Amino acid sequence: MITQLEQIREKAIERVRSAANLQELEQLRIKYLGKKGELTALLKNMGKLSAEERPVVGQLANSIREKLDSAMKDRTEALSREAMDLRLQEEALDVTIPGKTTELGKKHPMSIVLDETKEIFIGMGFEIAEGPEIETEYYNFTALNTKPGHPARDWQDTFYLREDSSVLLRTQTSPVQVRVMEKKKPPIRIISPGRVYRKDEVDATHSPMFHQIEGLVVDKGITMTDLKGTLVQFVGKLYGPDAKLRFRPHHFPFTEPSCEIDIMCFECRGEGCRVCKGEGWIELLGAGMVHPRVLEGCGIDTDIYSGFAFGIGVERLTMRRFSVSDMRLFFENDIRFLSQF
Ligand code: 2NM
Repeated sequence: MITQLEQIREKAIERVRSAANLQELEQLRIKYLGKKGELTALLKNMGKLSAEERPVVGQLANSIREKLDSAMKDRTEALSREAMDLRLQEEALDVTIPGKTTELGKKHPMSIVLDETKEIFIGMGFEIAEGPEIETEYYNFTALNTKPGHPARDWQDTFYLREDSSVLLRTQTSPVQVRVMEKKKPPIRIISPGRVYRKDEVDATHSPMFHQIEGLVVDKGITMTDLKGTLVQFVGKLYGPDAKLRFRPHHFPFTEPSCEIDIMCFECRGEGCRVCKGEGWIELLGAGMVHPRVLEGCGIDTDIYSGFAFGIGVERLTMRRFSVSDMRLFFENDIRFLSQF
């Protein structure tokens, strides 16, 4: 029995030391030390031994178990270390390799001007209002005192989405303001930026989709002087204190009186040149006192309240701001153009 034990010891320890992985080690543990293992099987036969032999065999068996246990522990540690070394090697990072540079994008020039415009009006107490680009005939025309038969309603000029003209792509952002006036009691101070659509042929100054910012103020005692002060303030902040404005009478169905506002040509300072086509002035926006019919249609009492409104084209505003001569550049996404801002 002692010989058998010693054989087990030599063989088991040898096999443990050369185990290739943790699974193999576990199988060896079961094979020798498990409930049905070889060592256990031998010890079950201890009863057959004489009283003198028993303690000797017992001691030997215990020492084999201890040696085997410690060999397994050593091998487990060695294998884990090997596995870790391998993983470290595989996952090694060379932190000295130069990083990949991701090019940072830039704001679109129209977004720059739009954001500046929002900031200026927010600074004057305005809030930003938005609404749908698909509108009804009522909000886009009727509520804005633009009667059936008005040239603006022409199928040649407006993108209609229904045969009966009841649904369309908004031609200005004023429908947003009508919706606000219906819901909110004055005082109202809002600007509504957004996309608008007109059946224009594409050229250097026209696009069938463009961007507008319309403004609206309704309160007690609002007059043309408030309109003038607000717009002078706005243009001065956007274009600098040298910017000069000219107010010209005009006509819009939704305002009365109405005006168009020109800015003095930067190129020639009013003398007349190629940029302003000899005018000395460049058209910038339209405005006026909100027509009483528009206010009444939204449930606003014109005995108490009055208001002014204006509409600015963002493309035009941006072209003036950065001296861009062709509107198409804003929509072409040419990185050589966009990276200049
Ligand atoms: C313009 C010119 C003049 C305008 C009018 C309104 C409303 F809803 F209050 F009636 N909003 N915007 C307006 C007035 C727009 O665009 C050139």
